[in-house]
Amino acid sequence: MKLVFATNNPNKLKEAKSLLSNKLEILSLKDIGCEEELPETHDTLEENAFEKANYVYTNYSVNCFSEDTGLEIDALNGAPGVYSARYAGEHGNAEANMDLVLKNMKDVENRAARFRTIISLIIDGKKYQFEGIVTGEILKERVGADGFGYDPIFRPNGYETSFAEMPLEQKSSISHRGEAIRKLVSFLMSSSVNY
Ligand code: ITT
Repeated sequence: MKLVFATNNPNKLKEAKSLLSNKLEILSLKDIGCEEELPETHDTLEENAFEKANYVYTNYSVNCFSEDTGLEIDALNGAPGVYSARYAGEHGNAEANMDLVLKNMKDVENRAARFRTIISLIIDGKKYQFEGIVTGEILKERVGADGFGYDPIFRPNGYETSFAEMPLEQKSSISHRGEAIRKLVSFLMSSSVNY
């Protein structure tokens, strides 16, 4: 069983493959010859996730899923949220994005935050959606060297360590992406869709 994961982010691909490897074969955009950036023109995770999956389904005629993730910080009214990839301006500049979060959270007491992932799946033109959330807090400085994006400044509730201090398997067992992918898998395993 094969499914395309429509993402340009190699870290997302790595996390998804490690969770899905014994269940289905994940193809990357490279595997199907899609080299271009995917469009993300909306201001909700749900719309952007669907836009990315729909772009690949329409242009490459393959069943696929995509995901959009946001870091939502209470004290910043949900920012960076849907703009997480380009919070500081340049798309995907994790260091600049973390610097800006730390600056905006300086001296802020309420550090509650969550990661939210929306997966959009398209199979034979039919659209499905899955959500994953992990709650936690924004640290005062970077801790740890693993993971990607905002992982060094996010500590999930119930743990003493940041996401960037956790082995991939541990992060995935509690993360937003892990939860959304487990919902995707249980849908695929329990439904009669062919992919
Ligand atoms: P695609 O759209 O191609 O999938 P992207 O990197 O642009 O890749 P998003 O639009 O979903 O992905 O942006 C989300 C940003 O949030 C991303 O750039 C990361 O910096 C950050 N992010 C996403 N998942 C994360 C995680 O598990 N841990 C830490 N940061 C994460």
